[in-house]
Amino acid sequence: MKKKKRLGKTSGFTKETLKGVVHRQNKAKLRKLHHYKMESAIKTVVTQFLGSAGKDSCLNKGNFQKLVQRQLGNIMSDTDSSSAVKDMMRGLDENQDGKVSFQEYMTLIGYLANSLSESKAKPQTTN
Ligand SMILES: [Ca+2]
Repeated sequence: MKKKKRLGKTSGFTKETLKGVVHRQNKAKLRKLHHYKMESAIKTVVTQFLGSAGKDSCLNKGNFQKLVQRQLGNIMSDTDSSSAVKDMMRGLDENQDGKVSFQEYMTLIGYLANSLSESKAKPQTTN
């Protein structure tokens, strides 16, 4: 459904200026209405990584374990097991430098998102 644009206080402006003002007002309204859930989720993924990473922008084993325990403990299993986390980290560490870079961390996020999508897509069988 389309709502009529209300010009209100901006009625003294030229047509082109009005378009810009109305566009900005509508964008601001939309921002308040929808809260941009995906943007917010992406920001969270990035800020959680950066907040946990060291000066080299990578996660060492300790940082990696803390991050998965604190942030992904509900959708990942064995986050409390030090050896399981070590194996997980080894699997992600493509360049084998003993650390998880942002790119390598994205592999984990992609894997988790994919698993979540598959589990949501599967119909629940009760028989
Ligand atoms: Ca690495």
